[in-house]
Amino acid sequence: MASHWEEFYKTHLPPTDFEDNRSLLKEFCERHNSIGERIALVTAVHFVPFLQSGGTTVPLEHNTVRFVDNFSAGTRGAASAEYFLEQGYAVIFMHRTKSLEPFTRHFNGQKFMDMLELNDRGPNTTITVKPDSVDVLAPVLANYKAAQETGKILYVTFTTVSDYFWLLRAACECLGPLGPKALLYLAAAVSDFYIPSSELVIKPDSVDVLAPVLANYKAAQETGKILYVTFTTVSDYFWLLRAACECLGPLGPKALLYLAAAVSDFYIPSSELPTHKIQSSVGAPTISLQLVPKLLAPLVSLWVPQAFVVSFKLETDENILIAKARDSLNKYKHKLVVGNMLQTRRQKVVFVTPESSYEVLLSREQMINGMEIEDLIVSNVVISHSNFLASFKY
Ligand code: PAZ
Repeated sequence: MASHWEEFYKTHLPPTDFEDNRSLLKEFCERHNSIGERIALVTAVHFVPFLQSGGTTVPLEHNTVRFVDNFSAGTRGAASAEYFLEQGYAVIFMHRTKSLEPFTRHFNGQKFMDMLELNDRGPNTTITVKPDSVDVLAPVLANYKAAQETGKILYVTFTTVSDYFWLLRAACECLGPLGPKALLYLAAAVSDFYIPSSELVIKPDSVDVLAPVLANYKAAQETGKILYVTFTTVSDYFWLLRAACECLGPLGPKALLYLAAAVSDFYIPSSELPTHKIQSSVGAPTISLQLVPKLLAPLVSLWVPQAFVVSFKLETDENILIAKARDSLNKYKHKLVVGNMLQTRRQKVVFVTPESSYEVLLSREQMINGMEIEDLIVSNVVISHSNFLASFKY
């Protein structure tokens, strides 16, 4: 049985930055509401438009060294946030710390460094892309370029513990001949039990790509149309979501909740967590998880009963996707479930409403032109939200 949501809040303290976030949410919602704007809460993160992004973690210890994670990098929420802004919404982007964010998601990590050109390495050094960051970026970029140009660095990545084992052994085989000149600095936090996944985002590296994204980012910042709030654990997420709903309530049907976060279905109650790091010397642990309460129930019926709520449903078996989406609509009585399959979620989704279901998919040509499915998802959601607003009886 899922534990009850009220019990969950009673037994899990709010995150330490909760009050700060609550004030930000309040100010943001009041400001946009006062000028009659729609707000989307996006969850990879849940917000007004409530965008939700990234997966939640399930800590295995109070002093958390280990946690159970899921696959989500927050791509959907981050991309959707950009499209909601384009559609004129103000966006609350509630995302997992270190998950992908709107705009910067295009230029992550090493790819970002490759986009910058050092035009001159003398005293007149300039960086073409972002002149006001030259002082900060130049020395880092110079070191990066030097390492690349001299071939002094090799990037290899791993995700699973098995990848890591294979790579480490291969590296050792290559280092062996160096004898004592080889130094192994084994600082990776390799889990005794599992390896959390990571994802490199590959994006085109040119100023032409950066310029429009940066322009949209600046516009969103300057008009105060986006608010970022972060969570890590499922408990943080619950606290933030409820606080966001409290602030969105006064918007009535103008609030759109776009719940794309991959929220854990299972967790370990706070009272059952060991205080300290689980020791591998005592053998493999037996971990007993409980069901996370279904927040959609109070969210739809109590917290934001007039809002337009869109939830997402991820499955790996296509045969049950629509039935599960429909179950969710029947149970929680919200407006729309967007269903997607793990393997095809970048190309295809299915919109399930109480009356119908239809596919939204990228054509081959759209894919070749670099279009993202979130562009189509958001356009369709906005049409449904507008129809809902038009039919709403105040
Ligand atoms: O974060 P991402 O872009 O990799 O994936 C998006 C998604 C699959 C997490 C989202 O579309 C979704 O289905 N969220 C709900 C997952 C669930 O069924 O709980």
